[in-house]
Amino acid sequence: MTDLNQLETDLLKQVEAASDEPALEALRVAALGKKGFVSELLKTLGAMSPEERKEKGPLINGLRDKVQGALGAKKDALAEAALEARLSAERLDVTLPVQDGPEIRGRIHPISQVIDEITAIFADMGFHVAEGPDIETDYLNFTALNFPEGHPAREMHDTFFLAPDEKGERKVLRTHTSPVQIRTMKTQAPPIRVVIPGRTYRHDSDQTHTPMFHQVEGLVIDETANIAHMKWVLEEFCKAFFEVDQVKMRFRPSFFPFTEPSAEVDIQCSRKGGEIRFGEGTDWLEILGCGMVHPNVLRNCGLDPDKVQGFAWGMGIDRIAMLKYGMPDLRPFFEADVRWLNHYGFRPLDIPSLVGGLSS
Ligand code: 2NM
Repeated sequence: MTDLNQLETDLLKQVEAASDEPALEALRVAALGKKGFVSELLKTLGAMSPEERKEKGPLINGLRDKVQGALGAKKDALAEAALEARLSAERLDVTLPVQDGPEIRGRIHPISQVIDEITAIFADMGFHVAEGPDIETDYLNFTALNFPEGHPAREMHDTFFLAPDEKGERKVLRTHTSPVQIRTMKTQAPPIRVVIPGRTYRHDSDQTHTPMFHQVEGLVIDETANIAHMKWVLEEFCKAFFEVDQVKMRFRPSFFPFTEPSAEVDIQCSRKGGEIRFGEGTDWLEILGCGMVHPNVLRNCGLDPDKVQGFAWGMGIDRIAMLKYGMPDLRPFFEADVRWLNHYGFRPLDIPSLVGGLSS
């Protein structure tokens, strides 16, 4: 009997010392499992005489009950301790400040911001915004725009050509957004007033050129649209965009296949100590090209040049974004460096509008 007492003392000690559930389970199997030593002791009852069984039965069963009880109690204690540990590890300090969400921490890329500013200005004048695909047919990018077949201007655009398809047609990455003007004139009846922002591509890469860049072009077609209207639209745009009351503009004769006459436009500015200011000074800065839409372009779109006429213009966004926001280098625009974006980016809720102030 001292055996049983000793066994009980040892077992209860071991149960008490078990440090986790696997250790406890190992003890349970060793004592109460099919081949456990308590189970083996219980099996010896069958071979005993009735008197012996009467004496030892309660002792062995008592041992089993005690061990079972101790195992259960220890299991509960371990589970409770584990829960306690988890609760204190996962505790939240509700007095900490709330972390800002993406609408506060995020930044809008300066190009997206400037596109939003430009479309807000033209939308206020009654223009619609149109968009088109980056991959265009040679016809829409060149032919319909009055670039003759084999004309050097096609080479001047440093076009990226795609591999010819099964019909031998060679698509291009659009070199300007003008094919969207063609698509608009072919599908909408005048009066037309659209602005078209988007990505454009030319095989050109140096300090001031990237192979992908952004343009905004505009188009007005109706029965009477003329150069005076064009000058007014462009002047109003420049004043609104550069946020000045007055701006002097200079229209220099130029050449584009799709407009006649054509002009390049400079705005007055001052450059002092690396800083550019608009609406003052004696320097000139080229910002856009424009002209009266060529009769051939109108005819190519199914319009009658004796009934309708209009003007169009185009400008690079990347450069005017640099000018307006004082960014010295074009290349970081497309490097996706979050430190640069944190510095030059805009807050998501600073949405440009004419009533709210464009960039305030
Ligand atoms: C420019 C300059 C001048 C232009 C013309 C047309 C169209 F389709 F109406 F003929 N779209 N864009 C145009 C005119 C673009 O970019 C410097």
